Amino acid sequence: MSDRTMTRQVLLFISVLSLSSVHGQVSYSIPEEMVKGSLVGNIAQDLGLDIKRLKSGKARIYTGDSAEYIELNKERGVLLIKERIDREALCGQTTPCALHFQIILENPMEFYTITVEITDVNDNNPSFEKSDVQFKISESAVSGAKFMLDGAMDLDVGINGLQSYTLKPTDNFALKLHNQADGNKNVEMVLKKPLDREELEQISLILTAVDGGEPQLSGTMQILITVLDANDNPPVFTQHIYKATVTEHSPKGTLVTSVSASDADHGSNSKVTYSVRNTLDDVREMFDVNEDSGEIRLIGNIDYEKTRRFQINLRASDDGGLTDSCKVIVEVVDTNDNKPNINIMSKSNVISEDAKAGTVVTMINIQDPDSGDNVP
Ligand SMILES: [Ca+2]
Ligand SMILES: [Ca+2]
Ligand SMILES: [Ca+2]
Ligand SMILES: [Ca+2]
Repeated sequence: MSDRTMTRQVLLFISVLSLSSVHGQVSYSIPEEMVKGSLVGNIAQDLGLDIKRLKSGKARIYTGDSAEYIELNKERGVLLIKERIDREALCGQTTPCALHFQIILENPMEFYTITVEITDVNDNNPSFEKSDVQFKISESAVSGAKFMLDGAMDLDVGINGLQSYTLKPTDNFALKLHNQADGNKNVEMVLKKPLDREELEQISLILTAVDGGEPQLSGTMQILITVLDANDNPPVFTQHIYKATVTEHSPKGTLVTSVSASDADHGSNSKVTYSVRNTLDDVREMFDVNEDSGEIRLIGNIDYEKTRRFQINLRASDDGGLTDSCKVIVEVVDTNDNKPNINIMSKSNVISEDAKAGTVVTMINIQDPDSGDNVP
């Protein structure tokens, strides 16, 4: 109430007192939002006044500077709703909420104080400022990690106001509420089971706020979580041991075989690079692996007569440094690339014409480095 209003009311009060007396006080209690014309109370009866007296005394309502929500019907001697009363607009979160006004009569002047308490109706849902909120949470976040959420508002008061929250589903997160000094609650979402991007990359939860009215009203907010990748999976080769054959003297660049490793992670955490790990033999001079494709190609001269079998030790690494290894066994296939070498060990220079059949004439030794069918 402004100072000016206060002064006016005091002046009025004094002037009324000087001419008449205060005859009483009546209180009513009505719910908010009653329609225009609804009955507030039978004021003539409650004040013990005659309808005729109301008319002759020119009974009227005095509200000072306040809006007139209630009117006096002199014909019926009743107070009626003149304008819809919104408790929330009138009093906000203040309780109790009441209208105070006077009924003034003249000849002689009389003065009555009326109080109309406006009770709350549950006509507001708990509501969230935003319909959804987004989080990006790493799958490496540990249990107990907290995420602050914006609470809901309910304009009603008491039991019709905000009472509690629920969060669903409950697989990974639990709700934690903190009471604040102003009576509001801080809402926190607490990680109770670590996330797994490889299992679920997008999670949608619903935070529901409820009041305690009858019927109960609620409001919801969607919580959208994008699970960020952590490098928690190593590359894995499709086989531990690969087998391949290569024909000796195959040209350089010949594709021997391909290896492949997969990584369940995302982005660079899943980018696999292949490399040959042999150190003590000549495998690196013979074979090369494409670091991106896993294709193994010949880069040296394969000679069956030198090496019949190679073991290539391969490693797959992701960009985060996790690895797997495998072996590629390469069998060299022989080709007939060696002429038999014939050495005459001794021979008789002269063969007598009467030599008997079966006489050894020459001894030869045949050596062939080839194998199997390639030997004469
Ligand atoms: Ca209300
Ligand atoms: Ca409510
Ligand atoms: Ca990885
Ligand atoms: Ca991952």
